Amino acid sequence: MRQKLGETRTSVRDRHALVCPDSHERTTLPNWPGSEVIFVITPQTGARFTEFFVDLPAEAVGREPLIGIQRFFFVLSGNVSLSVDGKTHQLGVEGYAFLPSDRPHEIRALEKSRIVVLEKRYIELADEGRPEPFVGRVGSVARSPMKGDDMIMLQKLLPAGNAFDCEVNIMDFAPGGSLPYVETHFMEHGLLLLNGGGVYRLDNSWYPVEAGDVIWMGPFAAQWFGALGRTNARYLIYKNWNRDPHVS
Ligand code: UGY
Ligand code: MN
Repeated sequence: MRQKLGETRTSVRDRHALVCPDSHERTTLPNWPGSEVIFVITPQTGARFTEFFVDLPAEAVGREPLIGIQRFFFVLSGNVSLSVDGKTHQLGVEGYAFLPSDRPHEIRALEKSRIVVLEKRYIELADEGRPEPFVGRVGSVARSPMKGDDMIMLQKLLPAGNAFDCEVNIMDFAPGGSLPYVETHFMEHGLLLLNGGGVYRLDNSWYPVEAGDVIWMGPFAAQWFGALGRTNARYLIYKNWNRDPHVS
C-alpha cells in the first residue's frame, strides 16, 4: 500500500518503539524456510528479546530458535500443528505454545497461517530445571480483574513457577478502562494490540494505537494506556520477570 507523503504512526525512540503494520519489512530466515518473517522488536532496538510475525504458506514448517533461546508463539490466523516430545498438537486461532530453550520441535502450517513469536534467552536458576513445553488456548484461560479493576480483565497464558523467567498475558480493557497509574519498571514489554484501540503513553509521548500495532517498552519506559471507542481494546503482552535485575 502506498502511503501519503511518507507518513506513518511508527515511531522508534531510545527506550520505546511503536511499530505499525504500514512499516513492516519482510525477510527470510533459515529456520522458517518458505515463510516470510517480519521482525518488529529485536536487540537492535535495545530490547533483550525478539518479537516477530511469521506468514506461513500451507505446509511450511518452522524449526527451533538458536541455542539457549526459548520461544512462545500465538496463532493469529489459520491453523498450525506443533510436534514436540513425540506428540502433535493442533492450534487454531488464539492457540499458543511455549517451548523451553534447546527443545527440538516443529511448527507446521496446516493452511496458510500467521503467527506471532516471542523469543528470549533463558535465564536459568541454580536449583530449578527448565520449564516444560506448554500448549494452551486463550478461550480456556481464566480471566480475573487486574488489581481489582473489573474494567481490565487479565489472562495469564503461562503456568506459574520459578522455572519461568517471563510471562505472557492478555489484557482486555472495556471502553474507558485505563491502567491505574503510569508504570515504570525495569522489566521490558513486547505488546501486540489484538482488538480495539486507545491512547498509549510511552515516556513523554502519547500515541493513538489500533489493532495490529506493536509496542516495545524498554526498561523504565513510563507507560500508561487508556481504551477508547465502543469496543474492548485487548492486547497480548510479554514481560521478563521473576529474575533479579542483576541477571536480567
Ligand atoms: O504487567 C504489566 O506491567 C502491565 N500492567 N503493563 C502494561 O500494561 N503496560
Ligand atoms: Mn508494565
